[in-house]
Amino acid sequence: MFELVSKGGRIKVASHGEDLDGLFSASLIMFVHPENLSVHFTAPYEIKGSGETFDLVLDLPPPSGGAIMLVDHHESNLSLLDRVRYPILKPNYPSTARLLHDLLVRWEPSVEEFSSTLDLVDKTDTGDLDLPSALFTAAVRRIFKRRRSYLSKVARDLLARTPTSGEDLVKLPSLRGEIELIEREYGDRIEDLLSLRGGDALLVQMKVLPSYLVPVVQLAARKYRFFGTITTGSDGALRLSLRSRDDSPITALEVAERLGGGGHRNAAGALIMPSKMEDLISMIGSFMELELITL
Ligand SMILES: [Mn+2]
Repeated sequence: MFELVSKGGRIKVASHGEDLDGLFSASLIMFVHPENLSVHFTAPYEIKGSGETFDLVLDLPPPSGGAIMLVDHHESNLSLLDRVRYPILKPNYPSTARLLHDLLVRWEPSVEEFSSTLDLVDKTDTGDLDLPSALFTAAVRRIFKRRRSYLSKVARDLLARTPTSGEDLVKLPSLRGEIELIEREYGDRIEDLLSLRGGDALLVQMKVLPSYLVPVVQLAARKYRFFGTITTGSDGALRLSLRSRDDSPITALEVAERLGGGGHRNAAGALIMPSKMEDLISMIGSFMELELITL
C-alpha cells in the first residue's frame, strides 16, 4: 500500500497545520519520501469543502476533490470515506502520527527512531498539555495564520531534534523567536490566568488575547467543573470551545449540542451568533455558579 510514497514520483500531501500531530505526521512523510514532495498545511474547516485533490491526506477530513489515501483517527471523518480510494481511519489511535508510524515501519523500519516523540504526540493530541506544549501549540497556530509555509521548517526540526517533552518543543530553534514573542507580549496575562483559584464554571471571552492562545487559556480548565473560551471570528460569529470535568452537572457536549455544535463528552465546541450568549450563560448558570471574564 505504500507504493504511493515509495514509487519515487511526486506526491502531494495535505496535513493538519495547527497542532503537533499534523506537523509530526508531515515530518514522518518528509523522512520516508524526502524528494518530490509537496506538503500543504491546512485545517479541517478549509479542506473539507475544497475541490483540490491530494495523493495523501493526514489527520484531516478528506477534501470534496478527493484523495488517493487518507490516514486519520477522527471518528467524525468516517462519513467522508467515499471521497478516498484507500482510506485508513482508526479512531482507537490516540494520534494520526502513531497510526502513520505503524503503517510505515513495516516498510521502512528506520522510522522506529522517532518512536520516542510519538508518546509526546499522543499526549498533546488527547488534550493532556502542560504549559510548554500549550505554548508550542499556540506558536504553531500563530505561524499557521501568518506564514504557514514556514511550518515545513518546524516539521524538519521535529525530525532533527526528536523532542520527548514540552520543554523540548519550545526549544526547537525554528520556534524560539515565536515563543519569546508570545511570552513577552502576553506572559503577564497568562500568569494571571494560571493563578486563578478555580471553582464551578468559568467562561473566558478572549478580546485582547488572540485566538491562537486558546490552548494556553484552556490550561485553566482543569480547575473548573465547566470551562469555556469564546473567540470572535472574522464574520462576527462566536466560536465556543468547551471543557467539562466528570464532576460537572452538565457536560461540554450537552451544552454544545443545545447550541448546534458537537464534539466529545468533555471537550466540545459550537459556533454561535452573539445574540445567543444570553442562552449560553443562563443554561450553564441554571446548573452551577458561573463566572464570566474578558481577557
Ligand atoms: Mn490528531
